[in-house]
Amino acid sequence: MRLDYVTIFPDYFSPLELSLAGKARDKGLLELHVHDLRRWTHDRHHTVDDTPYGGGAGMVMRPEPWGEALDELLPDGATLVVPTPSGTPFTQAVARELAGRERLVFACGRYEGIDQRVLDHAAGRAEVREISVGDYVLNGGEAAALAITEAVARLLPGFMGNAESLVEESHEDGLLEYPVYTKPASWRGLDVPDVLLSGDHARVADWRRAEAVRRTAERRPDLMPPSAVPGGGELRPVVPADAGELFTLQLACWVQEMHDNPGVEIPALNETYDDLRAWLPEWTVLVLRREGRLIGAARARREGDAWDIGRLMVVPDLQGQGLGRFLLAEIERVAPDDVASYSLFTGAGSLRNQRMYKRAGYRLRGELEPGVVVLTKPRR
Ligand code: JD8
Repeated sequence: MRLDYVTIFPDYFSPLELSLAGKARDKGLLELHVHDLRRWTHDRHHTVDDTPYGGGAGMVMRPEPWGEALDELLPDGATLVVPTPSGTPFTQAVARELAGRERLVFACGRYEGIDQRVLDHAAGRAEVREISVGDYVLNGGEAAALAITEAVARLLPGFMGNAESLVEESHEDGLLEYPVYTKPASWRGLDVPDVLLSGDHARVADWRRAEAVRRTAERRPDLMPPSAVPGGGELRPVVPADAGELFTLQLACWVQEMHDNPGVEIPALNETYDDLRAWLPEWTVLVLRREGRLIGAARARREGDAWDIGRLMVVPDLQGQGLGRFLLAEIERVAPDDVASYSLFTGAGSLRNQRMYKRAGYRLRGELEPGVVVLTKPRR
């Protein structure tokens, strides 16, 4: 695979020499070329930027130097990778895709970015991939290009000593990594989990899977494959036959809310079984079952351009295991494409709920009524 980098900071890529990519070059797996964009400027000051049309802060990279550089470096049919905060998310799946290309050219922008016509022009003869390495702002595309290079290069056949290790990785199977340990078995009073010392490979594999699911549910519920319920179980839309158990679960869960919010009117405790059966068809309701037992549920429906989430319930004896976070992520996931945000409310005294919602990205938006607070989150 050949990799070309076009940048106004060529020294930014000197780490490539030292890094894994450098070793891949030594193995003949990679050909690396770094180019200074100013080579394609013709004025005394080697100008690469100018003021933005339409006004605004900052400068924009001029099209002419880029056009000439890509005329020379980007063969027809090759792939132009343009790191940009407005790009599609870079994922392991994208890394696998790019690892299958023969030739990648990285256009590393600076300032406010590259004149869009450079990309539109290149798209006429090559694949153009505008990619973001994350929802935060860098000052240029170089760091992103290095990250993409490492993620792609290490997937090249013959690159990693033992391809085996590639299989088990984070994001490879959609789940986060399980915790890892090495010698000594006890360190500063902290011991390695017994299962890992048991030699029972099946138990070790189960423990690792459960840890991977638990971590993913807690830290990245958006990555949770629908089927992987923390601790096991089945998530599905409600059916009328669930109504009885749902009503019981609702009473069980809101008793705690009543204690946390003395004097506050709690609708879930003031509705009858028939009330519940009446509202079931008016909401999107997901239920969680494990070995036939209803262990959790959540409902949501559209409220303007928001997805109004509520009645998030987990049986008291299974709370604190990531099931609430999982249900919240799943009820968010089934929102219609055009909702712009999620909203929910809980008791002002329900601090544990509020902490969970905040960890999930929700922000307090004030009181809906005395003792009841609203939280919202923009849809990603
Ligand atoms: C390329 C110029 C800076 C960005 C004004 C700050 C990727 N995940 C990512 N975050 N930021 C980038 C990125 C930032 C870049 C360029 C990539 C070229 N900038 C600009 C727009 C706001 N400045 C990135 N991948």
